[in-house]
Amino acid sequence: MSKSAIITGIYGQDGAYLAKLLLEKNYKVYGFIARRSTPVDWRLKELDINDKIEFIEGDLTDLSSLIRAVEIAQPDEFYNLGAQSFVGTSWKQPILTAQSTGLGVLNCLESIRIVKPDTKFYQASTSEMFGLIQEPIQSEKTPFHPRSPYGVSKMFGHWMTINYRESFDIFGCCGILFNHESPLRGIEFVTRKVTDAVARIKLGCQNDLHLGNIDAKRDWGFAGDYVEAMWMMLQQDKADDYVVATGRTTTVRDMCKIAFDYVDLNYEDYVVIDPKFYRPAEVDLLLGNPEKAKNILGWEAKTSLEDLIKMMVDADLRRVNNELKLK
Ligand code: GDR
Repeated sequence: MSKSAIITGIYGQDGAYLAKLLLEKNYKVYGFIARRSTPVDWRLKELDINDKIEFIEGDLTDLSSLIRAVEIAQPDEFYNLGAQSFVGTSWKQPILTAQSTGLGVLNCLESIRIVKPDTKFYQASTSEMFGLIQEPIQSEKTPFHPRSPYGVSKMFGHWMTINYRESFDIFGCCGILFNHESPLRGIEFVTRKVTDAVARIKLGCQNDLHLGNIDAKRDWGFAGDYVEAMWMMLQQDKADDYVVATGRTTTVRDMCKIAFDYVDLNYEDYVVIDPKFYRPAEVDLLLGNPEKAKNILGWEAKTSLEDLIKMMVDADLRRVNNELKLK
């Protein structure tokens, strides 16, 4: 019999790639979705999987809707990828962020504990929990010091997952994922903001690119590689937490250089520093140590930052070209 899985946040970048992966593995995939007035299913359509998913309406802040979802899907695996996931917004909507990104995790865990406690649970933890860096390379043992309402909320979900593992023997795993990007990344995140701008500037429909702190360093990988690690965690005999990263860090500035160089432009001619995009508190350096994921899961990042940025610029060139043709 094929396995069944619930994915929250299925309309997001990771949700779409994970759904594709699970469908390829013959899972029955249930997407837990909040009702919205405008459809946000473009990623599932781009991967051509929209009609292969069964959708269940609900919200992470509504425990009863999660209980209903677990009753319907009877999942073997439950992937909680839903959240208010943009760090910048979390200062503007801290309570909403705490409710969905933090308390939402507890609602997922409760729905599993109440309805089907043998469900394996994946929690999308994040390198943002490291925040104010305590160690130059971060592993599962590095102390946390989150720097945003988003990071604080994610820490709550992280420790709740560990607590339910220790208290109720729930098979809960936290993937501490470092930044992961793709052509399906939302435009508000810096890599996609850059690749979209590069495409528009190259095709003559944008003049410059306004950015905030370009000295911040991130460990960027390809989301398509990272969803494999999520699945691998739930296939182990023992539930545990893993850092998922490439082990290489790059400044936003150098990432821009890679993107502009690819289309033979000089980033210095176009990037404008705009304090509007500074954050009240910044995470200066993220660099993950993926040794544990490599040793135990056999997982490794396969895509270099250069190849990732090329993939994103190419996709944005195609999109902007199509937009221009329609006009
Ligand atoms: P991040 O991703 O906050 O690391 O969280 P983001 O791409 O938003 O920022 C990365 C770094 O770039 C700097 N930056 C800018 N960022 C944005 N968005 N826009 C700008 O104009 C800009 N200029 C400079 C930021 O200050 C920051 O230092 C992402 C999210 O996906 C989280 O949900 C996830 O948990 C972590 O990655 C891992």
